[in-house]
Amino acid sequence: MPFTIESARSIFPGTQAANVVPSTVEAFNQLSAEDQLALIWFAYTEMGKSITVAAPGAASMIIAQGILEQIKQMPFDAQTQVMCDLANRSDTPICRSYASFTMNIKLGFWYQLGDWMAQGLVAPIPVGYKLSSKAESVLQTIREADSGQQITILRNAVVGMGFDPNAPGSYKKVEDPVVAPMEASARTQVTIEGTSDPTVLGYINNMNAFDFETAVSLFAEDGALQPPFQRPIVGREAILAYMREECQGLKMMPERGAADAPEDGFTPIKVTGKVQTPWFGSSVGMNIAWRFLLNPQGKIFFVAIDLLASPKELLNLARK
Ligand code: ECH
Repeated sequence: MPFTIESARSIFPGTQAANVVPSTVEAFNQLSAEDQLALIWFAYTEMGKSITVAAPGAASMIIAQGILEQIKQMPFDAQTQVMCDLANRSDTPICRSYASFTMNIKLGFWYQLGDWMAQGLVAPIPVGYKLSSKAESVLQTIREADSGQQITILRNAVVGMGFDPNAPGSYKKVEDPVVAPMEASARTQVTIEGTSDPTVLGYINNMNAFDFETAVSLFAEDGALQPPFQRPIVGREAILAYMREECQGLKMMPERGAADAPEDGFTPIKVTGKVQTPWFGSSVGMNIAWRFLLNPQGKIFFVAIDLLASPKELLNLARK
């Protein structure tokens, strides 16, 4: 076996990922719960001046509705306590329920609370709240990041909240409904300057049509997909479950690509371009690289998705 998943992870080693994201999330996690909530409030309202966030679909929010109503009925100090518990990852029934939500429901939950905070229905951040100097410097780092990096920091901060009784991410998720793939007539086909590899094009086109089963059939049986700043997800079944949770509504806009010389029949192909999330639509284009490694049968043995450090990286297709 010439390649393992582990060795495949370092193809195109010169790719510069936005390491500001994991380091900022780590610094954020060290802050007090009060600072965390106030910091996100400030970051979110500042960002809201230049980018708009879309309301989550009503259907997907049914799962969180009961808890949201319960919080809405509480007095302000109890509401503040719930929000601090979530940030502190305390073992409470609400924190356990929260951990069982999918990523989009967690985001929708906070979207609703934020809306109610702005309306005065949920306890606001106290007027004149002063961030600690550590929190102030985390906020400053977020301000200096590009918008794709900012929303990734926010998302990763929110995803880690709540109480997961085993390891983070181990909680059995309440499943999102499976949405039907796009009809053939509504599908679009991308072109990528520098590559016309059918597996790569098929992957992107099927992902854009939310046809995750067909996209997953392009992977080798033991293939892997590595999301930004995460470990690889291995095997078709696990990849499909991941796509159903995380890829609904994503728009992938690859721009350019290049294949590298095959090694033992395995072909590395790097593609760069932009990705939009339904939360922010066309107002945020994340700069992304896909680092594919195709096996001798042309199936995806490995693909890493990287959030790039800067737009300049979109032009970096170099092997090293
Ligand atoms: C308030 C104050 C109190 C505390 C909190 C508050 C609310 C915060 C809110 C935050 C909302 C944040 C949101 C963030 C959304 C981010 C979405 C991102 C999506 C990235 C997707 C990518 C996809 C890449 C992939 C590709 C593949 O080919 C394979 C799969 C995959 C203010 C109340 C907390 C409301 C809405 C960053 C990059 C391309 C890897 C998925």
